[in-house]
Amino acid sequence: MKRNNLQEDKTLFESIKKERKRRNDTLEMIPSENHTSPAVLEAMSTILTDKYAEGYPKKRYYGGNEYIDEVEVLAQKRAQRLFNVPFANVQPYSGSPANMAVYLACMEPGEKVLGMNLKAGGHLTHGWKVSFSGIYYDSAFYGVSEETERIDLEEVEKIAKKEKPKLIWVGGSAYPREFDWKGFSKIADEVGAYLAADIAHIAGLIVAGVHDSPAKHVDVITTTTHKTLRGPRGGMVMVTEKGLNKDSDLDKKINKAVFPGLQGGPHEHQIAAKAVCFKEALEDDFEDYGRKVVENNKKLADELMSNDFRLVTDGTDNHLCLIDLRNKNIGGKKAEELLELAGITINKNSIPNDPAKPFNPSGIRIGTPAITTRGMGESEMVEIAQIMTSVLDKKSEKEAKKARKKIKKMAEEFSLPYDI
Ligand code: DSN
Repeated sequence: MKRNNLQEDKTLFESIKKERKRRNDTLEMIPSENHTSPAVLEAMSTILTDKYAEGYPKKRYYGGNEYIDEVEVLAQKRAQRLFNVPFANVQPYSGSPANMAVYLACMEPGEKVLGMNLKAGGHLTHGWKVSFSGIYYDSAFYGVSEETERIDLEEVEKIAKKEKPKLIWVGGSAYPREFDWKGFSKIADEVGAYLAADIAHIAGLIVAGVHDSPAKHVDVITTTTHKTLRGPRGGMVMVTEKGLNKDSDLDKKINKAVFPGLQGGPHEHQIAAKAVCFKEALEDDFEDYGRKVVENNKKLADELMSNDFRLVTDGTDNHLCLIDLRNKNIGGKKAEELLELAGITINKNSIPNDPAKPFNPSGIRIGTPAITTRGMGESEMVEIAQIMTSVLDKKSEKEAKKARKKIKKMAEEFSLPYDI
């Protein structure tokens, strides 16, 4: 049988080459994206993709899984060490399936979930009406204070006492501040709810010790592995000591929810790449990476604010900035398009209580995980802030095209350290 290599599939390979060039020549500043290491990419392209392994190590529905078991157990053990938890299921294909598993393990359809409102920076899977979580479960939401744009725990407590949820989520996709795990834990204990931390965005910051870990305060932790954690696209669910003390079967319930509840065969090449990512995150220099992501983002935030940009919450504690563009008289959609033309990839994003529609919201979301991986530091943040300011203040394609030359030069100077 003729086995082609990828280069021979010219049409497809051409698109991949163009994406490589785009990534080399531009700055990736979507806060949920990063650049994975060569080792992660290598693991993703191994023969492990060929194997069916429904079930769990030592208890599979298919033969030939001796070495697959070694890979999956290694990933589990590394995840447990990394997050200081007694249990990790590394099979979820991504963040949404990981969150689905928590619902399936902890709730009956129709029971109530309390999550952060999507409009305030929460996630679709935390009960939003168009997601499975709002379709099959009854959802209630907490938001952010109109005044501070931060989570108000007194308000959360009031809502939790009124709604009596079975499950409470902490975490989000567009919240620039730290989460108070302990405060949420007190509320969840008061109303007898399971407490789940969705740390998808900040997992790398937690591992690096820049943000507090939820491990002592919540019952379950979910995460993706591809954002600040810098691994392959994927997800996982962990159960804490606290979770096992509350419900000694919680680990078994999570396993049952992931398989056979939601998924079939686990993607073992992806699990191997997760194991690589966990090993990299356990290394000493990852602390430095996490610290720099936040330092860079804070510098970027300060520079933008001094250029008259209004940041939601007037700043940031983490890897992302949520920018309210209303004083700049430009919508999020146009800003995204102009910055893309300039070679800065970001995304349009709703701001809390946004009067505009999600397809052209009043804000944009930017972040530093990927540009920090490239090795950029504070002086580059100053330059990026200047370029963003001139593009968004002038609002012209001509200015954006002029800026693109500067961005390309920066990108070349901080080229990706490997041939992607
Ligand atoms: N889509 C992710 C993000 O961009 O934040 C959340 O799932």
